[in-house]
Amino acid sequence: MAFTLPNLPYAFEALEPHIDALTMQIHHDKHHQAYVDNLNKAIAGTPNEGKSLEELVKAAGTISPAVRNNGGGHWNHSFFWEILAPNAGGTPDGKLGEAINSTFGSFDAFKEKLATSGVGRFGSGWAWLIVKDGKLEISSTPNQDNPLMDVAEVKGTPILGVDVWEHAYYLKYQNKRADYLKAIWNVINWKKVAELYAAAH
Ligand code: MN3
Repeated sequence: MAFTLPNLPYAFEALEPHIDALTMQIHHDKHHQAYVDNLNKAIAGTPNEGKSLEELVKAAGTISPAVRNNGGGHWNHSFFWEILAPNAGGTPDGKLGEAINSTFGSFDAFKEKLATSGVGRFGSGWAWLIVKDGKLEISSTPNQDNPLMDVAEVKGTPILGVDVWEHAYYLKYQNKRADYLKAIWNVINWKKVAELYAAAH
C-alpha cells in the first residue's frame, strides 16, 4: 500500500495571520506531497514496501537516505499539521502545564528554550518537545530526522515539533526565523499536545 498525503485538518488560511495561507498551501500540497511521492518511489519493489511509516522511521539508520529523508518528511509533516490549529495557542494547563513548569521553570522559559533550539539549528531541521523516560525534554534534529529515529542524538516520543525549514516561514518572515518562532505559539494546539503527553508517559 502506497503512502498518501493526509488532508490538512483546517483550511489553508485558518492559521492567518501567524502562518499565511500561501505558505500552508505550498507546504502541504507541494512539499509534503513530494515527500510522500519520493518515499513511495524509494520503497517500490524493495523489502521496505509494506512496512509502516513508524517502522521505517525507527530504522532510519539502516535504510537508504531517500527513505530516511522522505519517510521522516512524511512523518514529521503529518505530525506538524495535527499539533497546529486555528483559535489555538494560549497556555497549556493540567498535567502538561504542570510538567512544563516544573521541568523548565515557567511556560515562558520553556518557550524561550524551544525557540533557542529552533533558531540554533543550523540550516534546515526541527525543534521538538519530547517525552524521554517519562520526562519532558527539548531537542532538535537536522533535515527530516526526528526523535523516534535510531540515529537521533536525543531519542524520545515527540509531543510537539516545529518545522524550522525556510519553506515553513520564508514567504512571510524571510530571514527572521526568530519572529516565526514567536508567532507559532498563537497556533499551537495544546489540546492535542496534552493528549500526546498523556499517551507518552
Ligand atoms: Mn516542512
